[in-house]
Amino acid sequence: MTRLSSDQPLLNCNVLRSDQGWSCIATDKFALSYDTRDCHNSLIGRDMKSSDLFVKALEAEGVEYIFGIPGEENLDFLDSLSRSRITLVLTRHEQAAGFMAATYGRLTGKAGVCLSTLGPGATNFVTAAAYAQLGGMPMLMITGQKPVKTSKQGQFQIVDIVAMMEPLTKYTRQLVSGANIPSRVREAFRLAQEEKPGAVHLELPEDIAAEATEECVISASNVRRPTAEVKSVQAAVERIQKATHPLLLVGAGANRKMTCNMLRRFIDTFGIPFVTTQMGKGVVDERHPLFLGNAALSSGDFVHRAIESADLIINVGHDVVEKPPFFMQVDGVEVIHINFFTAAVDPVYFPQVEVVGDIANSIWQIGEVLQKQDHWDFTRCMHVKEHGESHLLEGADDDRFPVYPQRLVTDVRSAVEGEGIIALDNGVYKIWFARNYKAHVPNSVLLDNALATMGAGLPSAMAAKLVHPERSVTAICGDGGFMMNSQELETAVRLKLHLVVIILRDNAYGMIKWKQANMGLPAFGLDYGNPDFVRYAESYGAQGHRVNSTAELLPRLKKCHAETAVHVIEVPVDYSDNDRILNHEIQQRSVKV
Ligand SMILES: Cc1ncc(C[n+]2csc(CCOP(=O)(O)OP(=O)(O)O)c2C)c(N)n1
Ligand SMILES: [Mg+2]
Repeated sequence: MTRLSSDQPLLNCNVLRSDQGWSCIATDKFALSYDTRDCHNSLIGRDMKSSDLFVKALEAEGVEYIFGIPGEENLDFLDSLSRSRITLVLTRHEQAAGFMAATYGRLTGKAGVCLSTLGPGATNFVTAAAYAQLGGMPMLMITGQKPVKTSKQGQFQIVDIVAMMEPLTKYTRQLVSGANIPSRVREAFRLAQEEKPGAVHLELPEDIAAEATEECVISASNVRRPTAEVKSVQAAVERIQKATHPLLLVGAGANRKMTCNMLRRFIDTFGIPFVTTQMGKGVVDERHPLFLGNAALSSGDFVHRAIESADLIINVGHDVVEKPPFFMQVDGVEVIHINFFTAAVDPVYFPQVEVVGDIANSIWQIGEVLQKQDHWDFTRCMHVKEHGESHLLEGADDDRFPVYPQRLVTDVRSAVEGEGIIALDNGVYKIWFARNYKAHVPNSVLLDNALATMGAGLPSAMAAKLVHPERSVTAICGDGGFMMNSQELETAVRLKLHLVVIILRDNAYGMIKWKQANMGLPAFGLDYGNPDFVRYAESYGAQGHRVNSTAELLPRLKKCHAETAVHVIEVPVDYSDNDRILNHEIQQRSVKV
């Protein structure tokens, strides 16, 4: 072993296995180099505890942040982290840490990492695990545990977290020896990040964290996603050429990887119109002349008239976890499923042809062979689009106060410039934003149409800002959803994030009120009071704003986007027309088109 210019403790070296054997990556503090073959018995093993090795393994995976709340069972891990380049983002609730980690994963494709203690900390991860798992967001949860080899505290705080995580993750393991850490961590990242991405979990018991180890980190292999088989491409091409009214549907999977350029080219070349699912928004700019609309509602909207007119749906990146954008029927429209993985069959989804492999590559392969057909006819689709677009404009300039949802969407769209991101919580406004807000770039509308949990709006916006500090980020929350993780305002202020947080105040769980009305039930059990959101925000050191007239909204949004701070804007909303428009008017008018 050759050692250069350092007599620092050896455990600060990042060790990676390379093609040549073993190598050491110099950290900021150290410049080390050594013969790679003898790391096992000299450099690494000496004085290294397993939590150090764990942190090295995370560094080797490129982890930048760990979100969470340590407990006493994580203290060795925390100590190792203190000597790492990974930034610890301390949150005020584990659920929020999980939402942040998942969103980091959603935006980067690399697993976001979150940390909690055993028992109560770990159980707080449950909703975030489901959010990541259903939403296809790569995330690693690390939880502590009491010593597993000896225990002096009976069953105090002990819950079988590994078993609890079983239905919520792709992989959940307790680490029972330092020797397993490199392979377990690599396996966790491999599975979290591989299509379809999701949640994974590793439990690091206190005694294992402290145990000495001589292991080395295993770095990721050089691997590429498989591409579609040529016969499946041919089958798709034949069907598309034979169809008279083909239609493209773009879903969540297309937003996870770089598919936008290929899809845009495909649409421009062949002139086939497209529809987006809620989580497919922005893959192709929704201002495109061939964009027919977003399937925010499952049925009965203008966009569904276009879908009904199709005799073939080319379904790109959609899977059944997302609320269905349309329902398949026996002897109904045919579907070509283009995704990274085969279709999970469901009573409303049973495609006839599947093109499985990297989506961008599949679209490219199809585009190479496909011939534009004279018999393709999109007249009906374009007619429906015209009516749909004109309905979208209704209410867009309505200046009633409290603010009308359609006007809110218009003003938010005007205030969000460039590649700005909006992160939505869950409430009735999500439908309005999915339907009326035109996304310009991929992953610029972060909404959850899979678990559809409340409480993720603010944490996901915070993570988006950490990932993209150069882009504007706006969280849009109902007064219900905001209060589920409002404590994270402190974290946002501490991190000095420039964020705009809109709270839509209707003093109620408005979404459920809307459904209650739709079922013809009397209003009951869904109203509440609220704090003074301006003073509430200010008590955290954020800037609090209240909009007192609709005319104030847009200038206020623009000002908040211009001034660096955590801005919280209370916007009273008028939901009185939701039932009439979303449940009745849209259906009645679209059916006449
Ligand atoms: C964690 C969680 N609890 C309950 C629900 C069911 N739910 C969906 S939307 C909603 C009401 C949302 O209220 P709010 O955030 O105020 O938004 P609004 O619809 O009033 O604009 C509820 C209770 C949910 N999706 N997630
Ligand atoms: Mg509400």
